[in-house]
Amino acid sequence: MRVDVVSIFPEYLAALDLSLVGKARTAGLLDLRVHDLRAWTDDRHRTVDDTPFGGGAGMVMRPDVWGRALDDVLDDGAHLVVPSPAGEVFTQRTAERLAGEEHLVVACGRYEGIDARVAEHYAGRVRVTELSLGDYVLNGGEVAALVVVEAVARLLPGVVGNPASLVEESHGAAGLLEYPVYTKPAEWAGHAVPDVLLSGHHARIERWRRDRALERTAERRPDLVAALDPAALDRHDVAL
Ligand code: 6GU
Repeated sequence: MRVDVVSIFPEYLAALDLSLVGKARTAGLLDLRVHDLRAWTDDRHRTVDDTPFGGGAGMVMRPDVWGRALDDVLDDGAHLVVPSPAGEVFTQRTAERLAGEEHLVVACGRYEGIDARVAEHYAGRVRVTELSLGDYVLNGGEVAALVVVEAVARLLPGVVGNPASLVEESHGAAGLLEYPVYTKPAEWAGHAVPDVLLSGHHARIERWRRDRALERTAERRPDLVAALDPAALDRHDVAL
């Protein structure tokens, strides 16, 4: 997969050299290119923003600068992702959908955002998705770009060493949070690992994990329980 990220803080994306995403790049599974938006400015001050029409606080990113950048970086098959607190909420389903794309371009806005004509203009040429991380305010799209690239890259074939680890995780197909996990030592600071996990009884362990996942999800994320497909519940599942 090819991913281009355009930002006025390209150094922000340096974290993508590390860990799993870094390995995916080295292995040639992810062709990630980070661009400085100011490369497409044409004045001495390398201006990317201006005051909002209609007044109000803050600055808005200029469409002409973004237009030159995106005309260079976007090709016809690309999918343009614009991080914005006004976007649709980014979920595991969004990550799965984006992981099927050949080419993503992430346009990171700052200040009060990018002139609205940019998303409108490119929607006539390519798919455009405005994405929000959640209901809180960040200073710009760079953190969202990190989140989107990491969530998408780990779904690409060959990136996660053991694909089985993608199956049971929180926000997976089951629609539940993941069950609690434990490792050695079996007793630590007066806390014991639940006996069933040491029993070697595979069916009981599976049942226990499912119960804990249901319990946790009901407690912490009643919205996820409400969205469960009743057909996905088994007859041993407790009433939630
Ligand atoms: Cl994607 N951008 C900004 N600036 N703030 C956010 C966000 C994105 N998602 C949540 N808050």
